[in-house]
Amino acid sequence: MSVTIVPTRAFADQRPGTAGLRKRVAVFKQPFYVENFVQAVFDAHPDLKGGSLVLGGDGRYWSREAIRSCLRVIAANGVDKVFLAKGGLLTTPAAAMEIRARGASGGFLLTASHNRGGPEGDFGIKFNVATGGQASEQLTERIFARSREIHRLKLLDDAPEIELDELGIHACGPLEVHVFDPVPAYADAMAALFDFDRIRAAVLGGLRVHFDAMHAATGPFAHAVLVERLGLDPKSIAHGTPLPDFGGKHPDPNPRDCAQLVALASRDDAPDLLAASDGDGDRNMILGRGVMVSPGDSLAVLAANAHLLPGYRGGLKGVARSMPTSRAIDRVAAKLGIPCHETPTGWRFFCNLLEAGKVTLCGEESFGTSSSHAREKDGLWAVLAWLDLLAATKRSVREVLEQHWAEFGRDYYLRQDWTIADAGQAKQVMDGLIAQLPTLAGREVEGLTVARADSFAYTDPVDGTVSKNQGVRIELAEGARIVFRLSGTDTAGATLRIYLEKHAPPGGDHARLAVDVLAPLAETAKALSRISAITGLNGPGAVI
Ligand code: G16
Repeated sequence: MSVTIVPTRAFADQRPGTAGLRKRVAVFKQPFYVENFVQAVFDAHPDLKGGSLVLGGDGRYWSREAIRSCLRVIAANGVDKVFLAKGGLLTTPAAAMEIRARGASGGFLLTASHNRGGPEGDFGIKFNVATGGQASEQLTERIFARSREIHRLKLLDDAPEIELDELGIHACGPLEVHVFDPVPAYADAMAALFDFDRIRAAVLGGLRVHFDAMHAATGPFAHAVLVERLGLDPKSIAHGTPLPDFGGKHPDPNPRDCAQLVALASRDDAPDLLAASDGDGDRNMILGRGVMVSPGDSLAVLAANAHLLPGYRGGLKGVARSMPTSRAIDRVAAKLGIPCHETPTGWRFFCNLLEAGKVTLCGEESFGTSSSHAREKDGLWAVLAWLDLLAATKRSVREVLEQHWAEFGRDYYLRQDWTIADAGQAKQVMDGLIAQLPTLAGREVEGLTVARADSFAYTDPVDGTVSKNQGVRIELAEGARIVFRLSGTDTAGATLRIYLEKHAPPGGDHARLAVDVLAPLAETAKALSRISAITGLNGPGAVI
């Protein structure tokens, strides 16, 4: 084998965001852009030499080219084995589980998650560590620093064309590339967590499911689990074939991008459970006939009913939610007498808690839910948890929710996404809010009184790392809260997210529309932030 040391130029823009490096495809197509980032990972994390790595992703446009680029760098940097998912198709949760199960030193996940695909869309690379979880903030900073100063790359010369779809062991210079099928192991893992016999019986009894795989990576996994193991009709899976451009759609499971699913759920003859997952299979959206389950409610309901699910019968060690996520889970944790951790946005913050055995379930408002079975969020896992819950309780999704609200009250919740072309203006809005913080308590804004306000800072209870400026929290009277935060997954401009929530206690009115309940908070948020005056926008681009 010969390795060439190639002179390269550093790229200034390889700072990973909330979940890895994400840019337009055109940016990734620049010569040595992929190689530069992968080499920066090796330089920042020297322990990778000699071990094995997992490789795969959501199968989006440019994946196959990027896999080949990755393999050339990986082979030249002295890795022994790469476990490459067949066709490069590997959901993010399956990747996290494979890294851990195979004792790999880490893995490269080629995904831009829920971002659009295709030649005009986005591409991404994420490096996960040996636990299966996302790289820590410190490692991420080291990788970024290295990517800015790098001036040479190690590349394998004459790298052979690996047949990505052919199972078996292929040689790439001295590197063994094991092309494997990740689906059976994932299906087995799910069978160990949930009562598949009970679900099968419910399916035989007429339980109907509609799962939208959004032409993304989850399709083959969903087919194996839902159809082959649980006996659902193959027609229960829509858009099950992975496509490089996700069929031209935005692979993001939310009411805006899955409007068809919402419409189907509103029909009288709708299936019992409707769900979708995103590009890389880590997000999920859950609906029932005539009702959508908000991500915060989903987490709370699963925690409250975990004792019904075989994998969680032993009880929950604790739970965690990201700061902007609704506080429905806090009420369940209080009743169960277990800790509830509030972390900054980004799954990596949960990873430390999971690794230290402090939490069993965690979730985020951005349609992410998971448990200690993986160090990533897991869309299909959430669907199966709901399916098993319906089978165990013999209730509908609506009945499960209503029963939950009757016991804990309802946390009305909405997120506004303001798409701001000029990122400087978005920063101005946030800076303006932060400047007001010391004088906000006690102030009345548009009829609502501020009880407390701060800029969220988090001290990791495991390693003591402090993360500052993680969003602005405005606590209002009567269990209401507004949170402002800049998205970390944009690839152009900025998205300013405004999160609105209000608790209606048990015995209160739980049947109202969230948009009505939260309208006064939206006015207060607008007035406090001066967002329209600063950006010229009249309203958010989306309300989710
Ligand atoms: C990523 C992270 C999530 C996080 C989300 C937030 O999700 O993995 O932990 O909640 O970003 O996105 P934003 O910063 O835009 O609000 P994903 O599914 O894109 O990997």
